[in-house]
Amino acid sequence: MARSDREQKLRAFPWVIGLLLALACGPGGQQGAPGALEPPAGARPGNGELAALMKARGLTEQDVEAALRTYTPTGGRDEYLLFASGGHSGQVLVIGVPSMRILKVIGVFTPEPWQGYAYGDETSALLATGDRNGQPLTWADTHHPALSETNGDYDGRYLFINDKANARVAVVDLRDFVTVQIVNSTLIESDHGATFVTPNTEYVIESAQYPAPLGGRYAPIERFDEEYRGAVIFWRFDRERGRIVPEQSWAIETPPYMQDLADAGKLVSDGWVFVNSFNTERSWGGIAEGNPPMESGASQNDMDYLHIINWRQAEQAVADGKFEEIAGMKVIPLEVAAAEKILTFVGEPKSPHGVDVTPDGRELVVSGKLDTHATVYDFEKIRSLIEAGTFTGRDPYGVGILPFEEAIRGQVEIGLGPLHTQFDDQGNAYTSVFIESKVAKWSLADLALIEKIPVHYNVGHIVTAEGDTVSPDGGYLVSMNKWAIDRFNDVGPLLPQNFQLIGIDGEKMKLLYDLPIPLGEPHYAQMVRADKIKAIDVYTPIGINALTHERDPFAVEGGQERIERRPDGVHVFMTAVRSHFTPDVIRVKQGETVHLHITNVEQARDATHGFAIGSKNINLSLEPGEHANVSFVADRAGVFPIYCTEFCSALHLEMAGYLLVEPR
Ligand code: CUK
Ligand code: CUA
Repeated sequence: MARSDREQKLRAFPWVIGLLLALACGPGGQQGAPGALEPPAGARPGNGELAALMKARGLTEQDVEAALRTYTPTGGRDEYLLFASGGHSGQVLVIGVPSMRILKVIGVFTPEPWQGYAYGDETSALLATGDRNGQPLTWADTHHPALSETNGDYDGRYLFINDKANARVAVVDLRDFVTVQIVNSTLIESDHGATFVTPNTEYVIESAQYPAPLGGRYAPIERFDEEYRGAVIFWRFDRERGRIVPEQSWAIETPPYMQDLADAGKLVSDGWVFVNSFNTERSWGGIAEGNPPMESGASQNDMDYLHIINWRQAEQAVADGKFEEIAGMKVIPLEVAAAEKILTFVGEPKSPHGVDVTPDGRELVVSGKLDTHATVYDFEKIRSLIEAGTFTGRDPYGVGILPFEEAIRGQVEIGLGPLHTQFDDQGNAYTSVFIESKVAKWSLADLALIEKIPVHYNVGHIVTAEGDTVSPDGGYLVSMNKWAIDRFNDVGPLLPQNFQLIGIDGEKMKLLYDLPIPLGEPHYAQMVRADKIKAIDVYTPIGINALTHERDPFAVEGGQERIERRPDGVHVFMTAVRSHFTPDVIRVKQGETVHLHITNVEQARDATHGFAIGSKNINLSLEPGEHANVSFVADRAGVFPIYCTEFCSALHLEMAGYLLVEPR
C-alpha cells in the first residue's frame, strides 16, 4: 500500500497515524526519511481507545511498536521467507518474516501425512532411498538448510537440508516445496557440516561429524587414531535437472577430528571451502574404562584446526584418478590431500563452532565455544601462506598447519560462548553468544563490539535476511533459541524452542516477536526475499507427478476412468473432482494387488482433494492437477470406506466411496 493510501485509511485514528508514521519514518526506518514526522502533540498513549486497550492487555509502547512492525493484516504478504530446519521432526519449516506466521511444513526425511508424503508409491519409494543399509528410518535430525545460489546469491530454486543422525542430504524443489531427492552415502556414519553450497551450486557440501571407519567397517575404538576417519563429501548438483548426481560426486578423507560446520568461499575466495573442527585431541570417551569424558578430553588443546579445502584442485585430483573408491564414493586419500595442499589447516582457538565467510568473501569468522572472541581470518593471507608453503608444522596425518598469527586480521572480544555469525548490509556482523543468551553486533571494519541484546534463551544459530549471500539485506535477524523457559504458557516439561525476531534496521537492535517451535530443535535457517521464490499455483497440465514435474504415465483424463485387470493386479484409473471420485466403488477379490491411479482433474487454486482408505495406511493429497499412484494388497476381506480428507466443497462429506474386498 502506498504511504498516502495508508495515511488516508488511518485518518480516523490520529494517534495511530502518529505512531505508525513515527515508526515507519523514524531513525533507521526502512520506508522513509529519518525523523520526517513526529507523533502529533497529545497523541501519546494514555488517550483514547488504543490506550485503554494497551492498559487492558498490559502492553508498553515498545510492545505496540513491535506489533506495528510485525502485524500483517489479512491478505498481506511477508517480505521474506525463512526456511528453518525442523530438527528432530526431519522436516523443514517455512515461516513468513516479519509476521512469523508458519506457512508450510515440508516433509523431507519423515512421512508427512497432510501432504500424503511417503504414503503414495512414489513418495514411499523416495523416502526408502534414505534407508541405511536396509534399515528403514522414520526420523532425522535436520540441522542446516541451504538455498541454491547463483553468483553467490540465493536464486530461489532449490533447498538442501542435511540429516545429522543418519548422514543424509535431501533436495527440495521450490516450485512446489516438495522433496524430490534423498542421497545417502554409507561412507560416513553422521554428518554436521551440511548442507552448504558453493556460489553457483556446483556442489552441496556434507562433512562428517563423528569419526568412524569409512564405509561402515568395524574397527576397535583403540584403533581410533589409525582407522577412524572423517570425510567431506562434495555432492555434484545438476542445476538443470535439479538433482544431485552421486556418480559425479566425490569426497576428501580427513583426520579423525570432529569436523563441524562448513562454509563455501565466494567472490575472491570462490573455489575454497572452510570447515571448522573440534576434538583434535582425538578423545573418544570411555568414562567407565578410566578415560576422561569426551567433553573434557576434547577440550585440552588451545587450538583446533580450521580445515581449508581447495575444491577446484580437489576436483582436478579426482579427474586425474587420484582417488580410492569406498562405499561407492570416490575418496581422495588424506596423504594425497595433504601432499597436494588440497587440505591445509590453521589453528582456531578453543573448541570452535562454525565458520562464516564475510559477504565480500575476503574474511572468515570463527568463534570458540570456550573462547570469548571471534577470530577474523584474512583469506588473502591464508592463500599466500599456502602458496608459499609457510607451515609451522604438520599434524599427525601430514597436513600442513599455517601460522595462526599470520593468517588472521584480528580478534573481537564478544563475550561468553560465542557461536555463529551473520552479516547485514551496513558492514556489521552479528554473533550469537550462547552462555550469555545474547546477540552481539560488531563492526567488521574496526573489529569492535557495538551492542548486545538479550535473547530468551541459549541462542544457537542466528540468521539475517539474505545473510549468507554476497549482498545481505539487513533489516531482520532471527535468533534461534534452544530454551524457552518462561516465555510461553506451560505445556509440560518438554518446552518449545523459541525463534525471536529482532529488528536490526535501527540504531539499536529491537526484539519484535517470539515464535514457539513445537516439533523439534531447529538449528539453522536461511531467510530469502519472498519475491525470489516463484512457486506454481496448480499443476498444469492436468496429471502432473509432483516428483518429476511431468505428466504421469498413469494420468487419468475425465471420461477415461476405468478398472482394468492386468497380470500384476487390478488397476483403477480414477479422477477426483468436487465432489466425487470416479469410479467410487472398487470391487476386488481377497489377495489381489490393487494399483490406484488418481488424478485431481481440477485447475481451481486450492481445490485439493485428499484420498484415504481406512485401516490400510493409505492417505494421499492431490493438489489441483496432481496425479498420484498407490499400490497395496487387499489381504483382508471386508468393506473399506474411501473418502476425501480435505473439506473441499459443501458436499465434501459425500465425496466418498467403497473398496469391497470379497472373501476368497
Ligand atoms: S549447529 Cu546447532 S547451534 Cu548443528 Cu549449526 Cu550450532
Ligand atoms: Cu474432495 Cu473433500
